[in-house]
Amino acid sequence: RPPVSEAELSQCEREPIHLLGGIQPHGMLLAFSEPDLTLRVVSANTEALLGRPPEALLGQPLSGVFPPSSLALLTGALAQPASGLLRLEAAGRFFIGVPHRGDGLVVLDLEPTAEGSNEEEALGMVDLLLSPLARAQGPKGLLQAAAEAVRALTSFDRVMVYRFDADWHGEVLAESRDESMDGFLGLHFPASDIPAQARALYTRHTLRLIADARAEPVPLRPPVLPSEGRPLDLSGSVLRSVSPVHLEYLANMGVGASMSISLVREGRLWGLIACHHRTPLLVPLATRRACDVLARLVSLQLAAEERASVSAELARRAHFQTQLVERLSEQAATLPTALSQQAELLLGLTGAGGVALLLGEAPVLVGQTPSSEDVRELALWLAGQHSDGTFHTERLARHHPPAAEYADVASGLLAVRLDETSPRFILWFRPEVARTVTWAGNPQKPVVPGPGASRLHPRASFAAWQETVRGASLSWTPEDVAAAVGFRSALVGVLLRHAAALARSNA
Ligand code: BLA
Repeated sequence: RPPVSEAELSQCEREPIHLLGGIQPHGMLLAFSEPDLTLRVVSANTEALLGRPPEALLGQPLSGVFPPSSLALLTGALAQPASGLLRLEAAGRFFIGVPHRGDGLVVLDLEPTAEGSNEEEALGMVDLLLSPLARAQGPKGLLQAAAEAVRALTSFDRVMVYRFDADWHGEVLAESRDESMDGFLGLHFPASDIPAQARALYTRHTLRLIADARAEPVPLRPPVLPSEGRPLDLSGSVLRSVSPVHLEYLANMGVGASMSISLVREGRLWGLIACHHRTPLLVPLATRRACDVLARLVSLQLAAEERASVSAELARRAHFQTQLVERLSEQAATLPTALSQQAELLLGLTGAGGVALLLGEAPVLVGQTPSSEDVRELALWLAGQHSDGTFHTERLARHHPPAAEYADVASGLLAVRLDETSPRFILWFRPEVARTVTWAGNPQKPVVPGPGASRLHPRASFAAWQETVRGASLSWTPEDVAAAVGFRSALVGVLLRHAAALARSNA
């Protein structure tokens, strides 16, 4: 199987996942116009659930489906700005209904439910969903507690908290799983596994359940909205049937049911709580709502905890820097030697794999770096660039093509210039990302061929994606850059003192 091309991956991003025109078979969709409450679009499975085929419903009033009490509940909810879950009766059955507006219609998702509702159960859910907030210690502890609570609420075999990086690839930060499931903790996944349009949709609509990844979707009638010339927009439908490419991905992972809940912070998709089950799993709507609330609470709490942990991180770096500067000032040896003796502090300051000190004489190299000659050549190039004295990149070879030769150790560069007049620099290097993280989608694992060999296969994207990160390091964070800039100021102070001492001893 040839690797997937960039073109095919960008094709992924163009799949209109909100217009696929189908729902999952565990529910039914009725869309009607207002104010006449006339059915305009229905899912093809109404006969099984209501005893009437779509042709017998389309163009008919809603009062032909729901008894007056349910109809009143529904219209009452529609008069409110937001609606919760509605318990509706139709054809002698009970459904949980979730209405929303879209394409000028009311789109009503209906899922069959058992007769009684259990208040103890609901209270138990509230306890569970608040428990992570009470127990958690720091961001990691919070995420772990969230994974455990979602698993307890839903009984998924594996629940993960997945965080997006700046380039939209992601990492599994916390996991709660059945012992018999493979662990995904610490694994990284390529950005293309969750394409841009899906991330945009997930920012607005925060929970989706794929109750049976192998089930055939149920089409809509009519398939195309006459007024729009395209299928009904299902962005807001809780029953939306998902992309067949993603279903193939789930099948290849051995996943029978999947649910994911968005973690949104300040309007940006920060991560997902991703759940897997080996077999189909129909999580009741009320439980899904509880998980959604939990994700919102966790997002809020996380923002607070992370602010605290960023301050702690800045304090840690400040401490590194103070230690470093103290030791440099104490040591009688020449400055480059003194610096190179503090390798651990110097690398820890910015989380680099190597550092080169260009303080006048030959470059001093610490850790994994390009050769002296390459470093000197790089510094000359940097000196010719206009900048405010700092430069950082995750893809050095894009800016400076000769760096492609040593991308393995120095895909990432964080450079600070010590003074304007001479090319004196501190250069921190980071290795190519493929070497530093554990990628999921193990290419050695055999892939079960999906239907239609010519179609893009999710697992094949791994190889393509490896190509896209060739020559890239992990991103430098604002804290890394701040630490480098802070260290420059401190070092300039030390250099001045050394120069003064040198001048005195020469005098
Ligand atoms: C959707 N991909 C998703 C979703 C997840 C992932 C969580 C949301 C839907 C769901 O809840 O199942 C990916 N799932 C993961 C990852 C982990 C996980 C990374 O558990 C890690 C632990 N997928 C591909 C390729 C394409 C692709 C190559 O691998 C495109 C060609 C597409 N993924 C794709 C699409 C969706 C998706 C289109 C949206 C599905 C939808 O909502 O319709």
